[in-house]
Order: sequence, then structure tokens, then C-alpha cells
Amino acid sequence: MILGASTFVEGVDNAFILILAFSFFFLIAITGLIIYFIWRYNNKRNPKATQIKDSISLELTWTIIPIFLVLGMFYYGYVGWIPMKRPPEEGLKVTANARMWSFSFQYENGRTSDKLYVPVDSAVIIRLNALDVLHSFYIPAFRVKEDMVPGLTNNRTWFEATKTGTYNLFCTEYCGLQHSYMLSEVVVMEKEEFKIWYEDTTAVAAVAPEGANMALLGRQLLQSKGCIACHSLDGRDLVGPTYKDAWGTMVNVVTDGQSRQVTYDDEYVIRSIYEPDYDIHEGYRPGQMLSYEGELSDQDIEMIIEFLKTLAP
Ligand code: HEC
Ligand SMILES: [Cu+2]
Repeated sequence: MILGASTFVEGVDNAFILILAFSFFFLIAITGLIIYFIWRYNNKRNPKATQIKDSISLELTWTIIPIFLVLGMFYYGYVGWIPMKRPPEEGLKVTANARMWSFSFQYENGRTSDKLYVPVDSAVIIRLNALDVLHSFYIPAFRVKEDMVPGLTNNRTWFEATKTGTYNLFCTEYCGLQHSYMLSEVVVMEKEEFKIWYEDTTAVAAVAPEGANMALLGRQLLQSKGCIACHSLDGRDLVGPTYKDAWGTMVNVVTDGQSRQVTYDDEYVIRSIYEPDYDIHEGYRPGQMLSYEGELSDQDIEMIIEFLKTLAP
């Protein structure tokens, strides 16, 4: 059993264990009976088969007993499921944005992050927002799993974490090539600690400290924002063009159906991030990359550019 850390754990695990126990019982019982019958009714021991016809009591037995078994499974499943479908009115509200192939989380005060930070013992209501294709929001330790559907408004889920710690958060709907890269973490903090994190608005517009290694921070951003799921650093061709040996070169692009050449410089990179479909790198498809307008600050882009420069030929 995966260790549990939310108020849903008991309900889900009860239903799971009950169904597992029934299945296990029947696996053993049926296998045992098959073996016994093979021995008891083989041709040597029982040369003449007995015909049994119309046994009311047998029919009733194998109808009534299974009805109670499946109703029992239904009961536990239902009782465990109902609280999941009834988010409370009050609670921390977070919007989860999913795109190929990363998650980002947005809080009501404007904070955004790549991991889901939440306080312990408090209701957290998540608005599920898919920006491109079907994804699914899955936190095994909380027994939370809900599809994220593009265009479906007011699609929500919720949970209340019961233990501090860090837990896996996965996309669990196959959403394309790098689906397996689409994972993040839930960090459950003490309430006080969370309050400090939440109110730390300096983090909204992160300012890199004086003398920070901008290129290294840029490298980390490409990772945390999920860019490297589509853009390799080593020359491999993924969904998008590689970053390797790109900076400063001439790129063949298609703009409004016209082929032209542009220099891979600041202006080109900034436009590619904010308006990916303006210039289409020849040989690649439009509509794959979504704009990061509002998700990457000017300084973030500056860091990314510093890193891209280190990959110049
Ligand atoms: C879902 C896949 C995907 C993700 C994620 C993605 N991109 Fe792209 N990107 C593409 C594709 C495809 C192209 C080429 C088509 C085009 O020019 O729009 C592209 C083009 C670019 C270009 C132009 C590069 C060139 O060689 O012409 C830059 C710069 C870029 N992306 C930066 C980023 C950054 C920075 C991120 C993360 C914040 C990112 N991309 C995330 C798919 C993606
Ligand atoms: Cu996904």
C-alpha cells in the first residue's frame, strides 16, 4: 500500500481492500474447487456423469450471495467517493494549469509555482485547467485523481492533506510524446510555514540576486517550465528544434506563409516565447508550443537567453 496522507485515504483504501479480499478469496476457492473436481470426477473415479437439472436452490444461492457481495463493494466505494465530489465552500483555492508537458500552479494572490505548495489540515480546492490536450491530475498519496479537460470550465477537485511532507503529483492521461516528463510534487507544510511562503510576494517577481549565475538559472527554468520536453540541449530532434548550436545562427522560418531567414537573437527568442506561431521554424509544426505570455517574466527570459548563449556554436 502506498502510504496515505489525506482525508480520502481511508475511504478509498477500505473499498480497495474489500474488493481485493473478495477477489483473493474467490481466486483461492475457485482454483481449489477446480483441482478437487479434476480429482473427484475424472473418468476413473466417476465414469458416468450425473445430470442435474433445474435446481432452484442452487440458482437462488448463486444469485443472492453475489448480490450482497457486489452491494457491499458498491457501498464502500460510494461512501469513499462521495466526499471527493463535495468540495467545501471555504478553503485555499489554487488553479492548476496543465500543458504539454508540465504543470504550473497559480494562487489567488498572484503567486505561481511549479510545485503545489499547500498547508496541512486545510481544505485545498483545485481548479483544473488544461491548456492544450487531455491531462489528468493524480496525487497517489492523497488518493486524488481527476481528468483535466480543455474547455471544461469549473472542473474542480479538492483534498485535505493530513501529514506534512513531499508527495508525487503525476499527469496520468497519456498526453503525447513526453507524457512521462509531466510530473511535479505537492509540498505539504505546517500552516504557519505555508503562510510565510504564501505571503512572500517578492517571489512573484523573482529578482535574481546580484552576481547570480544567470545562465545556470536559465538552465533551471528550461527544466522547471518543461521546455526541454520539446527542445533538447544535445542536438536531438524532439517536438521542437534543439537549443544546441542555435544561438546567433540564421534560421529558416515561415512567417505568414512566406519563407524568410531570421537571426536567432534576443528578439527572435522573445517573440518565439510570447508568440510561438508568428515565425514557424521550417520543418516544425505550428500550434505545438503555447505562448508563455504572463508565465515567464522579462527576467526569466533574460536568464533563458543567457543560457542559450552558452550553447552557441
Ligand atoms: C509542446 C512542445 C513545446 C514546449 C513545451 C515548448 N516549445 Fe518552444 N517550440 C516548439 C516548437 C514545435 C517550435 C517550432 C515551431 C515554432 O517556431 O513555433 C518551438 C520554437 C521555439 C523557439 C524558436 C526556436 C527555433 O529554433 O526556431 C524558441 C526560442 C522556443 N521554442 C523556446 C521555448 C521555451 C523557452 C519554452 C519553455 C518556456 C518552450 N519553447 C516550450 C515546441 C515547444
Ligand atoms: Cu499530461
